[in-house]
Amino acid sequence: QAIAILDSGVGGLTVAKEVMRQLPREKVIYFGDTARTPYGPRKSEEVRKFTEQIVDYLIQFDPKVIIIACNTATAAALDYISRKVSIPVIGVIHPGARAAITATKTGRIGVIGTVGTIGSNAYASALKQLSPYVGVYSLACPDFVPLVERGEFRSEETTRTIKASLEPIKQQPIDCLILGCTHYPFLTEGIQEVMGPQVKLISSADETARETSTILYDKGKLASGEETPVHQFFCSGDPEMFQRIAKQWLGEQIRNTPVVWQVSTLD
Ligand code: DGN
Repeated sequence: QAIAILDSGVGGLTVAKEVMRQLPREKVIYFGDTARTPYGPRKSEEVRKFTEQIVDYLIQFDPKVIIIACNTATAAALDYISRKVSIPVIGVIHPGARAAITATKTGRIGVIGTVGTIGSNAYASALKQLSPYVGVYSLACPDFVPLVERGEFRSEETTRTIKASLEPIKQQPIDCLILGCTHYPFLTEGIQEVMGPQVKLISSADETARETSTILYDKGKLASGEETPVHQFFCSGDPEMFQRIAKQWLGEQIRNTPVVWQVSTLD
């Protein structure tokens, strides 16, 4: 049985990469909805519908767990999907929120994400549910995703955009900042430079992989075979673009591993 991972496109590959690194015996089936990306500016009902379609598609592979590796989709659909299927469904928001609660010394936490994620208040609710005493400062950074999708992690335009976008949250007295969008870990260096060394950055990708590991361990479902797993990647849009980015981002994790690439329009 595999770990199924879905995202609005390529961003969830940051989560897939961490899952492969932390759980190298596990087979991963990934679905990137590259034909309909980005989810960030869409209405939450629409994001929920798209997420449900992908889950229905992935369920045919009989996975042992589903990871909604997209902050926007987690905010819109995690509760709904969890009620619908009988296997564990893991989102990226709770693990990131928990890591921030662990990391903060002052109880003042920043969150950045897409317009959909920030507008949903999902991080603020998750943080307050864990600890009612924390102060949460949220900011949407809609200009970051297009830069990452163009592979511009350190360009001059990227540096300028990061500086300008983060200005409002830089004024806040936070000591950690949740990167509440799958794409933002690629901008870690630039974000850290702007925020300064006193602000700890939290990547939901690392934390979600850790959470997956814990859940599989608790359920006695960790893979035990010795053979190398064959990962499967599906995308709904241009397969060449998807493969190029996936190979570049996953790097080492798939260099010596057999991988199957497929296109599916969910029909
Ligand atoms: N994967 C999305 C997220 O984490 O919010 C970012 C990409 C998008 O759909 N805008």
